[in-house]
Amino acid sequence: MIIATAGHVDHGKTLLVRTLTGVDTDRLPEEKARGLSIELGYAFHDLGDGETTGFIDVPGHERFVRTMVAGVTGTDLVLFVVAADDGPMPQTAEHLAILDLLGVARGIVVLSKCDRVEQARVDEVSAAIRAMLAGTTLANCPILPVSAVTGDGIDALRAALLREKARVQPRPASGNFRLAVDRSFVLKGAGRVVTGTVFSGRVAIGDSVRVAPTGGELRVRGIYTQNAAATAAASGVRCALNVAGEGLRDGDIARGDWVVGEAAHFGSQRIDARLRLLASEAGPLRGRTPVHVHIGAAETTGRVVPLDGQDLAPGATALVQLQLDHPLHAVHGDRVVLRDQSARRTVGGGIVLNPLPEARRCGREERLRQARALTADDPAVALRALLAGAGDGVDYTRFAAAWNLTPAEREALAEGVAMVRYGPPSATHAVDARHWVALGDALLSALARLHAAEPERLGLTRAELRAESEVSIGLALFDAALEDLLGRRAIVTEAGLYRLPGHQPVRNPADERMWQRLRPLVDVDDRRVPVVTDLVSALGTTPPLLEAFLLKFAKQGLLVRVSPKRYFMPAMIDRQAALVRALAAELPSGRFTAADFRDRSGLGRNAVIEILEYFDRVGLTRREGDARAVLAPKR
Ligand SMILES: Nc1nc2c(ncn2[C@@H]2O[C@H](COP(=O)(O)OP(=O)(O)OP(=O)(O)O)[C@@H](O)[C@H]2O)c(=O)[nH]1
Ligand SMILES: [Mg+2]
Repeated sequence: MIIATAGHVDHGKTLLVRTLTGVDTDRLPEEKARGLSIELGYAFHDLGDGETTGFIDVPGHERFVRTMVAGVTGTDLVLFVVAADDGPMPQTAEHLAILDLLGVARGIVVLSKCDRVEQARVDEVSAAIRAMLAGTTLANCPILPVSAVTGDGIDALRAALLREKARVQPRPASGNFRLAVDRSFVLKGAGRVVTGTVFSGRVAIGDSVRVAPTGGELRVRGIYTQNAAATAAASGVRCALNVAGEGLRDGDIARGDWVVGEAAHFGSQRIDARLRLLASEAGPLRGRTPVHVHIGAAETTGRVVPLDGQDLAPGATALVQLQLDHPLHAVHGDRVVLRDQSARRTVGGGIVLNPLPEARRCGREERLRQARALTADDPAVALRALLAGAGDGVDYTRFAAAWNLTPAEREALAEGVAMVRYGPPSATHAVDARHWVALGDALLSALARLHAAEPERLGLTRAELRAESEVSIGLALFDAALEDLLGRRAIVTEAGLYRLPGHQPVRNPADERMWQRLRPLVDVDDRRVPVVTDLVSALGTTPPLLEAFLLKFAKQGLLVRVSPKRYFMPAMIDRQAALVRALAAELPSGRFTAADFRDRSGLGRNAVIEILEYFDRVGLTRREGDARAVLAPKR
């Protein structure tokens, strides 16, 4: 459990922590000299419940709000300090806004320095603060008067802290390990140590982890949690990791970096977010306004681009894209705080919806729809909403990364959502199960329509089927749907044509007679198929007449036109294609020559050349100098 302080400069945060824990967190000489906190201070103490509680003391000066944000992010409980003599001051309001934007839901308002004022003043300041808290995440938190000098109210504060602490929702241990680094230093004898708050997941000694967003690899050599040596650490604690490895060579790890599990080390320069502009802002936030963006302990500059193109009014909430000048690591649900361009005031903030929005350009409506779907807290709800409107489905690998799902969580989620996964290399995409069924139906009815309209035609090529089925989907999804139907033999294929299994082409009597005469001549041993001129004499017909029939039969799928001179049965083409694939697979280079193919097939030289050129044309092979490679996977 971590408790952070917050509140205006000089209101008594550091002395309060010292009174509660005995630790003076102002350690820097400059802090001592100026009586002012500059850096984050850390103290660990047992408040009386037998557990070590971690305290993070933040600076209150307006110049150090950036440090304050890094300190309070990821905290469970806040000690919000307001001096009874001063009453609410500018950073009282700003820190409260930040706590609210960060979603810090538990806290105690400590009215400090009560030894300096009369009871009437305590009541007056209490009322003013109660009014400020209204409508924030801290609306119902207790307000306690104390004096760190006389000790009045400190016991009551300690008791209240223990009560609030017991009410804090324990964080789920789910997700990949993520630690927001707020300090990084070298310890003599131990090496590099990074400290921070564990946002999610778990880490153990010996684990491989990574620096995010750079991706450098690290090994965990030692772990301290809440100031004590440990073998593992899980979300919700202060943690120091002694790390070694490649990741240290990419540059020093510093505040703002993350140490994360193997699966979670991506960085983002475009982040879709839900953003609220503070009601206290004087005017609207216009599109592309430059801002400072704080996520976790990190901070960078960037611009706010509203997804609906509208300016954002004070107090209003909108879906936006943060376009950052430098990549940051973030996942769905991380909190964002925005400060103005000169980093003088907090202007708003909100929640990360998608750190991995697809680069593919799509319309405003579609981007809004996707962002809206991601406003859900439950990944299953978000995924269903995304799938419901996504023609081509969802990149599920990306989705799982954006939601910081471990591989096991990713698979469990997939089980619980009615979707079908597809696409190389490992079913990375997913479509709504109903959409998948409708897609299969669309392909089947396209073929049924064709068979009814053109009963003499054997079937459609892949491209024709895609066009005829009028499904506006990407090739990968189309291929996956077709493969599925082929696998179930709901559609069959022959020489590159697709048809329903029950379909038999019907021919007019003249065609049928010619086919009955022709077929015995061409449906022979592959090495003995005659060329067209031989067929003309065998059938006693004229070249133009025979050619008309051959072209018609080719269109119907009965024959394959390999060249003007050669027509083959589809089954023969299938056999030769299989031979070519086998050849390419056997040869170490994956490439074969015309001579290889001739030796294997036993076909004549001219037939070999013409068949290979036909295979080049239909995209089975690609010629590379004297050799050929096979392009299409086996269907
Ligand atoms: N009389 C009185 N003085 C107090 C009390 N609490 C703090 N002070 C004094 O107020 C001054 C500021 O206290 P700090 O604890 O350093 O204030 P802070 O909020 O940590 O200040 P920053 O970290 O700079 O924002 C010090 O001189 C304290 O001794 C209190 O309860 N009563
Ligand atoms: Mg201080």
